[in-house]
Amino acid sequence: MPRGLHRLLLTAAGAAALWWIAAGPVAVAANAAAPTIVLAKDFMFAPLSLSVTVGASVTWTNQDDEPHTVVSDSGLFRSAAIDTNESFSFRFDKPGTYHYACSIHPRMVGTIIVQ
Ligand SMILES: [Cu+2]
Repeated sequence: MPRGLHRLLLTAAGAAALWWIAAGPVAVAANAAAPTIVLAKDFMFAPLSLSVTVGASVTWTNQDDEPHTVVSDSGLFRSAAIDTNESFSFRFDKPGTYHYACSIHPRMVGTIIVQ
């Protein structure tokens, strides 16, 4: 192989690798742009209703001194008891409206809308 061609191929491979490295984190950042945190606070979920895009992970964080759970009405997701300052996350891969409640305090209800 001529030396010049060899060097050109190496440069092309290097450029492709740099593009791959640069493109990866950008795609991840676009998916993670929307806020996807729900607080359990004062025996309520806040916000009561949260809209996210398909593929987003929602994290529930308990800011009360009592444990709470996050249990989907349809059975799609179910946390264990979430203690103070602990969290539970679930990734939503299908569009839909998902109602949930705390199994310990059934009046604590919330909704995740996945679009
Ligand atoms: Cu609760």
